[in-house]
Amino acid sequence: MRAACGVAVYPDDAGGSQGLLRCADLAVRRAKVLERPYVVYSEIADEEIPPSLVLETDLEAAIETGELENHYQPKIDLQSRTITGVEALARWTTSIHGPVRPDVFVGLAERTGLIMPLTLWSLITALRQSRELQERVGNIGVSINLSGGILHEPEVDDLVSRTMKIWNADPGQVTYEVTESAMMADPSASLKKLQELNAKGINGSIDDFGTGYSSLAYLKNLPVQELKIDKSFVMRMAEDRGDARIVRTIIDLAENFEIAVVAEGVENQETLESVASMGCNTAQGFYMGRPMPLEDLIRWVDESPWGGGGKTLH
Ligand code: G
Ligand code: MN
Repeated sequence: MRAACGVAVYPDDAGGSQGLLRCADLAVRRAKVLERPYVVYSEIADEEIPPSLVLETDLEAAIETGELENHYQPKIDLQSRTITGVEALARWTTSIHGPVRPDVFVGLAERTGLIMPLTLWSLITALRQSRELQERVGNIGVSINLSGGILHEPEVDDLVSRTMKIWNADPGQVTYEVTESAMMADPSASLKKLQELNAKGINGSIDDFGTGYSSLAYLKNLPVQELKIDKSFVMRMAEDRGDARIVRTIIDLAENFEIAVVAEGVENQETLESVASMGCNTAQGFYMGRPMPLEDLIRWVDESPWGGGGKTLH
């Protein structure tokens, strides 16, 4: 294909040189789509620019300029009733479009080849900040989401272990989460990848469990240390006996396989007590704490009854 060229001639409303570059970039991408030698930005009608294309250009820049932020949601041990870990969740608030939903930008990153830099950014940030958390608060584990699109990248396990070395992270304190449905998209390749991560001493967790059609025969061989019950079941268990039964069944299943089990989506005290009485090990949800920036989390540990006053963790 011929090289595409973009011409941006709208400095007035383009928002300075950054905006001008962004317009030029959009024009280049539009020229590629139309297979034309060049496109002038001012000729692109607004409705011709799909929101995903605008976001793609912005996401690439956001990874470099720091518009992305990791938030951390507490995971509460149900015996001690204090925080033992956090889940790192990437958040993106753009200056132009406001907050973008994580499933939207993760999907976008997967479709546009940005999933590697996005995951790398999130991983490095989570491990750097969890080191800070350890120094200021105490031993708190960190869970990191690996999306389906990254799981099958050949270098992903190397990436995780190299980043852990840089931040001197204790493998016992790092857990990666992969959704049951991402795993089941290619069960045998996923099993191999999970075994490689396991060989490096990193804990594995199956996220959104109960929605992804894995079989008991498959579960039997999985080298993971944790199951996370999908929040849709947990959130409805007070009103729906069927959902409560699913939660109980997953907790029993995990116990029989000697895997720890986390209930996510705990939104009230009744649900918290139900999952605790069923033998669940850990709870996560808005009732105890929402995902929050690092500084807010450190304050939360100090002030919340679940934080152990930040003292019992050392
Ligand atoms: O399964 P996954 O790792 O995608 O879940 C994390 C997401 O779930 C986060 O985006 C977080 O904001 C959301 N979440 C966490 N706890 C709760 C909760 O108690 N209720 C609801 N509705 N969403 C939650
Ligand atoms: Mn998760």
